[in-house]
Amino acid sequence: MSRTKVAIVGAGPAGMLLAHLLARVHVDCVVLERRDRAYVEKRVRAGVLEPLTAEILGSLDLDERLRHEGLIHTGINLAYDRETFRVDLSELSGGPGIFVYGQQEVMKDLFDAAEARGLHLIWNAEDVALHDIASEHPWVTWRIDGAEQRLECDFIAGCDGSHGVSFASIPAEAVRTYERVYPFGWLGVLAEVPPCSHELIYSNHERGFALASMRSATRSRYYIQCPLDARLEDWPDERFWDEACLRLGEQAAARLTRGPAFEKSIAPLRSFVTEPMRYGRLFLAGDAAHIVPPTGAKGLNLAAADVLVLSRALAAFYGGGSSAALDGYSDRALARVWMAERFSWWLTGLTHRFPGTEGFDRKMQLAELAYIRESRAARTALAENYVGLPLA
Ligand code: RFL
Ligand code: PHB
Repeated sequence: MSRTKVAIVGAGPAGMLLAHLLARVHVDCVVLERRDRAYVEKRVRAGVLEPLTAEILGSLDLDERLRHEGLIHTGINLAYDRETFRVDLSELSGGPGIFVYGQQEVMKDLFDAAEARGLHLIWNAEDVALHDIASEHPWVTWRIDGAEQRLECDFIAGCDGSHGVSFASIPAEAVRTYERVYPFGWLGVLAEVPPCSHELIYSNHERGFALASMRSATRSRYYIQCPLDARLEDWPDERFWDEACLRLGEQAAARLTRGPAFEKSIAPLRSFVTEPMRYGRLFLAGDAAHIVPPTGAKGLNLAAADVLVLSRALAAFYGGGSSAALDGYSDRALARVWMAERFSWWLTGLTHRFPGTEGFDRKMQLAELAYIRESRAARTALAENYVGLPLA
């Protein structure tokens, strides 16, 4: 049997960032991950980092590749009804803009440095179970090759995503959850082709939403809105490119380079929040506590902000023995989470086609897009939220 201060469940962005943040302040922790490193690193997900996330990586000396290989975007484009206009994120928010740097790269940086810095990671931990989480002496068990392992700890950080064991270990009556399920998903493609635009394009088309994004000057990421029952086998590459070209508009289509998709996947869209993000000695962070639709590019960034707040609270506890910051963790994190939930929900509503609500609702979307195009105040509101609101 072994012992640590903080047992972290999940080695995604939330769990790995927390492990690095705690190591910085000499708080011992152990990270338990169900899969292996290659699996976690291969998952193609986020592409946009807020300045706060980049700052957190910088404070950990984990931003070397981000600074060299990441792209700084000072604006994004919105397209609708044959119009495309730019929102100058940098000028309107007074900051650098956003960083385009894939989640896979962030994970690689976090894992490489974890090895070099001697962080304690346990891969392939099967059947992780949390025990006595309402007491002052929680413990965690798991299995490796059939053999049960046990770890005693002071606290558990539930960083195991939306299908993890942490949220599921909380009695249903101890938390309240809020959810909105959207009647569509995103079909995403990654291809080794130059992007069609040097900045992202979010497009509201009558056939549905489309997004042109990228990972580098030679690698593009595209998404199109699809029905929930869409099947990958019905979307050969040519059909995907045809549809993306139609929805992104003539200018982008003329510049779009087609190529074989080396990753293609469908993700449903959901908004979800757990309140509070704590039960006893278990603290939830990242997707384990809340989900946003990817439209606002907020998921990974929220996970990073959560663990920044949590690491500071744990450092205060071990530094001076006060649990006040830990007691305030959930409220503090949730204040920002709800803002990002609102923005992601709003941008999803503004840019997607909702089945059965054509006609008046589409006219409302188009009027709002025209207003944003014309009004600096509206563009400022969008820019402030897109680059990320300050921590409360
Ligand atoms: P993760 O990344 O899901 O990591 C959880 C980890 O926990 C492990 N795990 C367990 N380990 C032990 N025992 C168990 N019982 C376990 N159950 C699970 C898992 O194997 C995994 O390694 O959650 P985390 O750390 O909270 O990070 C959240 C982000 O990954 C997520 O919010 C983003 O990817 C969301 N997202 C985006 N976020 C952004 O900030 N910007 C974007 O541009 C962006 N684009 C996206 C996205 C998510 C997408 N999909 C596929 C959902 C685009 C898409 C398409
Ligand atoms: C991505 O590049 O994967 C990406 C970019 C912006 C989003 C969502 C995903 O809003």
